[in-house]
Formats: sequence, structure tokens, C-alpha cells
Amino acid sequence: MAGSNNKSVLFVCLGNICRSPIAEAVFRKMATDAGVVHEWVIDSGATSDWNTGSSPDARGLDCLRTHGVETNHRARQVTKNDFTSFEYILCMDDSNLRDLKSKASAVKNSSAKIELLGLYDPQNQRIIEDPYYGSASDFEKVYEQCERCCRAFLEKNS
Ligand code: WE7
Repeated sequence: MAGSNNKSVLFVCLGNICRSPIAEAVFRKMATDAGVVHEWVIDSGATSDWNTGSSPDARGLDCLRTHGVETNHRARQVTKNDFTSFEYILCMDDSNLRDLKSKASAVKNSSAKIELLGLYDPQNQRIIEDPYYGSASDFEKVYEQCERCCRAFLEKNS
């Protein structure tokens, strides 16, 4: 659970099998390489309960492996507690943003900053598109967007 002494970020997408596990794994590796991972609580979750318990999509795992990034994440749905325990909840598209704001409105004392991860992109690509019906190159694009955004987000919070 995210404690008050830690910085904390929860990455969120629709199913927590394509985009948000990539963002989580990329950010954890970046924080580890920067020697600051102990300062952070890092996790990812889904707006839906469709894939709860599932491993990340095989195409996402291939993409991460290509880049030397590891993950053993299993999908979970966002909980009410996430809105009070995480400082940041960073999501991928406008549909995620609507779902999260709707969920937050049902939580007493929701304090998380709910934002698009793409807000941090130095190349200003605000939306990280769902690659579910896409190809390996769509997963690669997700990876590159996550890489840029996570670097800028970590920098801002260092
Ligand atoms: C996705 C998905 C993604 C779409 N990961 N699924 Cl079949 C379905 C229905 C409700 C929730 C989820 Cl998670 C899923 C399976 C898992 N990234 N993207 N579905 C998707 C994309 C475009 C139009 C409609 C859907 C359901």
C-alpha cells in the first residue's frame, strides 16, 4: 500500500494487460536505474475487472523483453482505496480519464491527482492509444510514449 512517506504512482488503462503494465515496468526500471526506486510505491491497475489475475499481453511482454525491461505484474482493478493512497493516478486516454473521475466521485476524500500520462510527453502526444487490436509496432509506440513520459514524470518528481 502507498504510505505517506513515499511518492506513489498508479498507472491505469482499460484492462491492465497492455498499456499500464508497460508504463509500470518502464517507470520501475527507470527509478531503479536512477537509484530512487526505494522512494516510490509503483503499481498499475484497470478501470474494468475483465482481466483480473491475467498476465500482461504477450505482445507487450515481447516488447518489454526487447528493451530489457522485466515485469511479473498480474492485472487488478482499481479500488476505492487507490484514490486515497496514491498521490498520482496516471492513465492513457480520455475514456480512462472519464472512468477514473467517475470512480473518484464515489470515494470519500479522494486525493489522488488523476491525469493523462501523456501530459508529461515532451513531444506532446497526449493520448496513448489502446494497442489491443493493433500490431507489434503499436506496442512499440506505446513503449516509446511510456518511456518519454515516465522520464519526464520522474524528473519532475525528483
Ligand atoms: C480490451 C482492450 C484491452 C478493448 N485489453 N480488452 Cl473485450 C473487453 C471488454 C471490456 C473490458 C476489457 Cl479489458 C476487454 C478486453 C483488454 N486493451 N481493448 N478490449 C477494446 C478496444 C476497442 C473497442 C472495444 C474494446 C472492448
